[in-house]
Amino acid sequence: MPPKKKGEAPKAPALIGRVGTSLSCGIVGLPNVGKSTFFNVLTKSQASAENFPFCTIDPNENKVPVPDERYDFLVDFFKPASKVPAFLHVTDIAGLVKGAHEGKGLGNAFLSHIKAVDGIYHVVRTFEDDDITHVEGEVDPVRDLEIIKEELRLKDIEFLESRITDLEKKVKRGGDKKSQPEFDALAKIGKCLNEEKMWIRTKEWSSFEIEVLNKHMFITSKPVIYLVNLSERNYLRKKNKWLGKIKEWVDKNDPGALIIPFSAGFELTYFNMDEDEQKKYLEEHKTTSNLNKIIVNGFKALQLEYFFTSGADEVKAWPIQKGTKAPQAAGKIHTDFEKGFIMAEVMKFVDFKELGSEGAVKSAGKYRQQGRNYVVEDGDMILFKFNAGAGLSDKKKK
Ligand SMILES: Nc1nc2c(ncn2[C@@H]2O[C@H](COP(=O)(O)OP(=O)(O)OP(=O)(O)O)[C@@H](O)[C@H]2O)c(=O)[nH]1
Ligand SMILES: [Mg+2]
Repeated sequence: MPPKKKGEAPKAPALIGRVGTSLSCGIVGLPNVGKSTFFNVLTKSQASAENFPFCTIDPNENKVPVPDERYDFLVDFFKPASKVPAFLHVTDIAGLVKGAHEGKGLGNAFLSHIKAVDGIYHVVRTFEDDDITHVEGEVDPVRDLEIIKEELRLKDIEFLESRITDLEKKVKRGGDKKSQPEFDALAKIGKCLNEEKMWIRTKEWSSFEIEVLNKHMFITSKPVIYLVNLSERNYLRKKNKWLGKIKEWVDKNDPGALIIPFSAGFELTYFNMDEDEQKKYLEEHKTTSNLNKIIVNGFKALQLEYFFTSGADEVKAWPIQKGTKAPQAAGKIHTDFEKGFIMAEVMKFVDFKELGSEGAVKSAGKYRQQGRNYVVEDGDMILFKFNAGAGLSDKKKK
């Protein structure tokens, strides 16, 4: 690690991953586990619910609105001319098979698609269906989890080795002392992947190591949510013989990661019903669709959140990365807002909802003026004040 300058404040732990708000989750798994079925029903149902015409980016990539009761409340309250929720980008990726890292199946191309996304929905199949072949013969989601884990780990090793070789030349033979810390960090990453046989994300890394990780964007440094595809019957009875074993595997190999059971079959049946039928079906089976939970948690896994701007013109959710300060959040609306930032006037959504109006929030002393060091919180309702142009003070609401 490079030496700390005297008096330098300790930095907040950096996040592993790309910086930005158009991050995406890729759907990964073996062939025929229900990835595309899930992708299609996810994007269709969300698109039709709100009728967003431009969600389809290409056949394999879509953006879906992030469901949020707070946003719904604001839309209902302001009845704005324009409404824009936050979106999660989702990419459907073709199935990986054993040996994909060395080009088996459709191999390397798909691995590069996985490299391009920021988070992973790892779909495993538990449903039995003799008509739908399983590439490995019989259904065994734990074996499948292991296959994907290994393929992605091996792919990262291959990528890492080429980087280490490049750097080794510079450091060992070229006498490039500056690159030594990066070389050491890569060696440590190599130990994690090769000797400990672990995914990068399951280990703790220093801020400097995270900088190195972010330069190379390894596949196994991405967050994973495990989606267990159950048959409709098992989903309705909330039981499946594999669930316990899958949990055991995740606890051991990816401690703390989220597992969400769902059923592509159920979601499809549900999606094809009209509203009345849907209501009856849910009541009868005492169940609910799990798609919202999957979207919300995918968005969170990417370390994204949003603040709201709201009024009669527009209610909009503005995605930001967790930990974003007020001027940079303002910059999402317009670069001038960031450049001329004066302050953020912030209401908490709960206060607004409880008290019923901006005036009431003000009277209660809960309308806060925040400066440039304010870290925006998820769900904040913000009005930015900024200096427009040459010293002219302006107040702008978007
Ligand atoms: N019985 C049953 N069949 C399902 C379920 N989910 C998907 N299928 C079927 O399984 C087959 C493969 O599903 P896809 O969604 O295309 O699978 P995939 O994971 O995208 O497969 P690849 O793109 O080849 O990697 C289709 O015929 C689906 O109808 C399910 O929950 N139950
Ligand atoms: Mg598919």
